[in-house]
Amino acid sequence: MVDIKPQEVDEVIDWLSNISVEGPGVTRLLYSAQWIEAQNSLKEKFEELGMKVEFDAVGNLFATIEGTEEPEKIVATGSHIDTVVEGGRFDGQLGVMGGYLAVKNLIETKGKPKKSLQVISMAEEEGSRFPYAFWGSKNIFGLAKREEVEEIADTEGIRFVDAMREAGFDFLEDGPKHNELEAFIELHIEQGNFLEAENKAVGVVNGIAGQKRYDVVLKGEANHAGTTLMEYRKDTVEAMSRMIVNGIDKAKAEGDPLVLTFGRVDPIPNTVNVVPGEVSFSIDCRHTDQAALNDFTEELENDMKQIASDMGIEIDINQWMDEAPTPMNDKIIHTIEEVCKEKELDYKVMHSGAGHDAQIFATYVPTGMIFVPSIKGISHNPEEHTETPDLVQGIEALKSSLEKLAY
Ligand code: HGY
Ligand code: MN
Ligand code: MN
Repeated sequence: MVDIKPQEVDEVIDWLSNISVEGPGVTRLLYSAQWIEAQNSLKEKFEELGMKVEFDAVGNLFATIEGTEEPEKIVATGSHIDTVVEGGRFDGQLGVMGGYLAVKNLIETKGKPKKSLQVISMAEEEGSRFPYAFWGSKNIFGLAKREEVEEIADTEGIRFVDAMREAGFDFLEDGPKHNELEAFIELHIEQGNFLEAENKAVGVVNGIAGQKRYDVVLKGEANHAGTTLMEYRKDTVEAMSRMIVNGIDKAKAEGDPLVLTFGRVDPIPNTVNVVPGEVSFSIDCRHTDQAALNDFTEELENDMKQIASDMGIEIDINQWMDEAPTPMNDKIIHTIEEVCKEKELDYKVMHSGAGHDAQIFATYVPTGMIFVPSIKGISHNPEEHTETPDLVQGIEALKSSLEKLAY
């Protein structure tokens, strides 16, 4: 068996990373010009391997090589093609291109599989352009509801439905077509630093943390920064700051693996000499235990309402994501562990603090994930990096896992 070539890994990651908005890191947002170019370029790349390639209605890309004995049984891999703003070169991309290289290598060295092999380039996972995440994988399983996106828009006011239709896609009308899968394995960077800290080559994921995301809007009173005495203000940034400090202090007191992030803050009018009359901000809260996540966020919401009431400020809390913690499939975990042992890859069975498409698949399909180390645990950042030999080992582990399941 010929191994995955390091320079081929670098080439395909560079190739896809270059399909991005100009600027630091990689920015390729759902239904943007860069997203359209990436999906169409991937279609060509997979067709060059002789794979059957098709889009579903919303823009998920499915590349399939039919099995010789049980073609109706599909062993799939893949990840999301969208990125955060100024993200790294590996989040999502590694799963798509690693799947491409693993299947390419298997076809070249083993010929056609007995069961069908499929690589999926999922339309969207991050929720970074529109306030909706997992649009790709949720449509694969018929979970995405039209009414959830019909009224939403991006920060430039471009409506989700308009962006989707201008990209040539539309709602999934006659139900999902691509969810009769035998297995799904997602290769992904860890985005944390456990593997690096323990000097492990591969992470075998046994579960994915649950997460809740919110948009919060506070309405107070815009006023003159010079003439309005402190006691007469309804300063929404002051209120938000009290909510944030309260939340972060309680998250630190709660301890690992609970995490809480206020990643987006938009004061209005965002002007140096105006007391901010309005502010909107985001909340992202995660835990591997559902009850702990529910208890923490319930207290956080109550605290925010109390702070707003004490300051005479209006508050609107819109929770737009509520994903449960999700276990991976024992058989798939075992298959990946077996591969790591056979290849003498030093591995760690671990949970994922990041959300992934695999958590949507896992309810319907025997699903697993393979992690490769992230240097200093940095991700969602242009500095996101994994050394090529580590990428090769992750793709090798994926390739051999797919081989065990499909050949
Ligand atoms: O935010 C996440 O957990 C993932 O990177 N979308
Ligand atoms: Mn991400
Ligand atoms: Mn990701």
